[in-house]
Amino acid sequence: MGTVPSATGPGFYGPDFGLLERRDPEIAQVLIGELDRLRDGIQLIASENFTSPAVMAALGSTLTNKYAEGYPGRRYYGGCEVVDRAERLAVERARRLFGAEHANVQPHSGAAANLAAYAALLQPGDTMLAMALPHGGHLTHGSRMNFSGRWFDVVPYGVRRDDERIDLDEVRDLALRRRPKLIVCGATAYPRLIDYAVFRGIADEVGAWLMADVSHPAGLMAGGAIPSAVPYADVVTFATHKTLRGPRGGAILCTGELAAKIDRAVFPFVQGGPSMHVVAAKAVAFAEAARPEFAGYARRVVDNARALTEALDVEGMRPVSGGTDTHLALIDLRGVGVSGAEAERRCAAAGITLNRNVVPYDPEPPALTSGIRVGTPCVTTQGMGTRELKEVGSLVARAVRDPDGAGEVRERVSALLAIHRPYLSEY
Ligand code: DSN
Repeated sequence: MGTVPSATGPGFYGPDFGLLERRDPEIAQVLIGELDRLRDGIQLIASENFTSPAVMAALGSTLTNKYAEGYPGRRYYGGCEVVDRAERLAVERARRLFGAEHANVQPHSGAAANLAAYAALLQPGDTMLAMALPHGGHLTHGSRMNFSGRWFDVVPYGVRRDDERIDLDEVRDLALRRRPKLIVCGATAYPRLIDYAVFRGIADEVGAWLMADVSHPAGLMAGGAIPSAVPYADVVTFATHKTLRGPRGGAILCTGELAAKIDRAVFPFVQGGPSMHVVAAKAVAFAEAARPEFAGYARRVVDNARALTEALDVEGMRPVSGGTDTHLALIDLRGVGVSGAEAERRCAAAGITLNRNVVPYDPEPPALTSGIRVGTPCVTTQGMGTRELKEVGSLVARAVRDPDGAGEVRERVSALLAIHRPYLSEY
């Protein structure tokens, strides 16, 4: 069991952790336990990050109390003049950060942002084109288990068998044949850059809206490490807590033409009151992402992902598509004869957290899978560089291959974490 890290300030647990310990020791122990878990292991979940103490200070604030249905200056409650300032700052900072004409910062999550975007652009039964979940898409891109697959006529596209890249010829062909009202691009397990200009051309050819869900790479785009989708898409949705390193939540960017539609879709169509403490925390994160240091962070995330992927490849763990251009890699484990689920368990035993993931054309179901997904947003935030990521790659390979060696891997993990512990310094 850990101790409260006074040296790191109160932001890690909230404004008064001592009070929480006295009032609710059980939950206080959960908070301590989670910080210990983060500090005791290497986090390679591609969609997670360590948000800053300043973001957490905004989250643990009185702004959580305020009802503010509506938008700044147009609320359905009194007393919103102070929280209005937070939302105006968040909107302005998001617009500047991404060079967008309009921003809505109220979506509670990336999934809620997608729901609102669809509500703004589609009617139930309309046709949309999106990347299939088993090829790296997302539940909200038309899975039958999700509202998107039930309410819309979804035409899925995928990656080619040979090079495992998005088949843009197939996308164009499907678009010409099915005439979708909306084309969605973006993914959760696709390691390569997406060619938004080509998607724009296809959308224009068939008169469709183009939506980019950049939940995963939003921080890389904000930091200039990879090309942005904003100049090409009519609507860009994203989660604020992944590579962007903000609070858990979502946001939408769009053209001025769609601003009113998007705003009405978020509220009152999809959501009620916004979480104003989260909106304030998003504003903090957008300002942090605009700093030159964040551009360096975004570049290092990509360099680290490349180093990790190459190290895994050398160990005979095949990266899908042959490598990565982003913060994540998808690793096909069939060559080493271990399922994704088993690899996830073996890595956990060695102090490395990652997730099993289907690979394209995977013969195994999602509960088992033939692959794992790894990502570098967390390890980069805690200061690791390419040298460390090469070692992490060989530790992952060793943990997957040799469960009996978990203890030795864990020792090396601890040695790395002794130097690179999360939440030890301000950033
Ligand atoms: N759960 C997210 C991810 O891990 O990619 C997607 O919503």
